[in-house]
Amino acid sequence: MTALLAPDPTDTDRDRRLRAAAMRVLLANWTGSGTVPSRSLYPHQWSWDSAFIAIGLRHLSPRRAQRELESLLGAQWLDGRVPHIVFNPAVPSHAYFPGPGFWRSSTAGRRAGAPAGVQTSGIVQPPVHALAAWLVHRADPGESRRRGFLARVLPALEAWHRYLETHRDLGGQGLAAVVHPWEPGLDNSPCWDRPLLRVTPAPAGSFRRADLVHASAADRPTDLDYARYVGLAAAYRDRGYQDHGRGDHGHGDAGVSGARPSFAVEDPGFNALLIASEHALADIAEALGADASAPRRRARRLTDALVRRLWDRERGVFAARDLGDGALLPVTAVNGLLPLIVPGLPADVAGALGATLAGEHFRLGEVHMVPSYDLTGPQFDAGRYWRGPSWFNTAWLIHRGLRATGATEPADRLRAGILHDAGATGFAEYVDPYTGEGHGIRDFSWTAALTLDLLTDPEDTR
Ligand code: 2M8
Repeated sequence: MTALLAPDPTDTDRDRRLRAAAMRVLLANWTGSGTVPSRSLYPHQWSWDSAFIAIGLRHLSPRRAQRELESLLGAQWLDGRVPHIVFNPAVPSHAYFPGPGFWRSSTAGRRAGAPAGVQTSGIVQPPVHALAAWLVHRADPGESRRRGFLARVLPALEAWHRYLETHRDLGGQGLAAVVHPWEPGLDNSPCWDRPLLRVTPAPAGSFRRADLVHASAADRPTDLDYARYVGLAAAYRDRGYQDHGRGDHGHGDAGVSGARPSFAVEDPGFNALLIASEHALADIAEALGADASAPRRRARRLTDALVRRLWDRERGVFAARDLGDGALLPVTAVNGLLPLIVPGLPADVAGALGATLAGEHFRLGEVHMVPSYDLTGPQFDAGRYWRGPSWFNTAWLIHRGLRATGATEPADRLRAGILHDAGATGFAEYVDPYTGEGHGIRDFSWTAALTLDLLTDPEDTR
């Protein structure tokens, strides 16, 4: 491990304590090649968690941050997908459900190119990785060049984006679709309630939840939602994790009967992160002296498709599109604000998003961070998992978007709120937007990592 970076001399005492505490969490959750989101509730390596963790870890040890991303990418499938969980064989099988025995990646995923030597899940999470790789490189470009970090991760990141832009273009309209509510990362969001109605739940008693051993049932998804998650994942597994987008045998819109999964959604948050990561790939290519025109072109095409397909001008927010019936979902949630991080978003769209953020649905500056779901919505629940509480990763992304679009004052206020909530809750997984009370587990890795990032690099959005 490289030496700890010197503390910033402008730190206040509170910031110094917070920085030290955040580092302690990251050190405690490090397993030797990656970081678990939580020792108790999430004892394996998660995909988008690792990207956020690397963004913080780069301030503690750029070398470790590189390893974090490289160990995740080491479990990439031959079709390009980066699995949402990489299982640690040393962790007992009852510690997390659904575990390796459920996903059976090396056998059920063989046709899709799952690796033989490591067990993973078969679904994906938002592609924040190229952005993370670029930020990790920038923390110590000399060390990155010495280890050939960018040159090593670039082919894997390109294959990952290619998988999403071809196999997962299930609507045939140039956006990546998600096939499970766990894929956009906002697992239990009311956004998925309607498309989930088409999913047959796994029979009661056919599986045993592990999450309720570590977290309160009132904070977690209901049993019925869980049964649907399990049924959907089992159906994907039993299809050999095959997709039917461009690049597969059956094209999503070509009327291949039964080809489209029962849950298929174009999510604005997922696609916004893909676009930000395409821009990062272009930056990476430039840093390597290579041609960056292809990723920039892909980013522009994706941005056009994002605005054309998912912008709801009337409501001033992006919305997910349900490919089951082709309709935009009439749900206002934090994923609809994440396109704020897309470089080059039309100015009127970015302006409208800023207004929505400040309005009655999210009340930026009046509540804690940014609620995961519409404060005025019928399903709002201040404590339950992605159905209202504020999360640190989405707040960090929105902070970055605000700062990049020159909205300095709201960005500063959001940053102060994130740091306050992280310290006051002991790095909780999420918080009640009204009271700031922590929910889920504590010592949560991305909360600590993004706190560290905001303490170190608040102004830097390149
Ligand atoms: C949550 O999701 C997992 C399933 O992937 C779970 O509930 O067991 C989500 O908050 C997700 O976004 C996050 O990546 C994961 C680990 O922190 O936990």
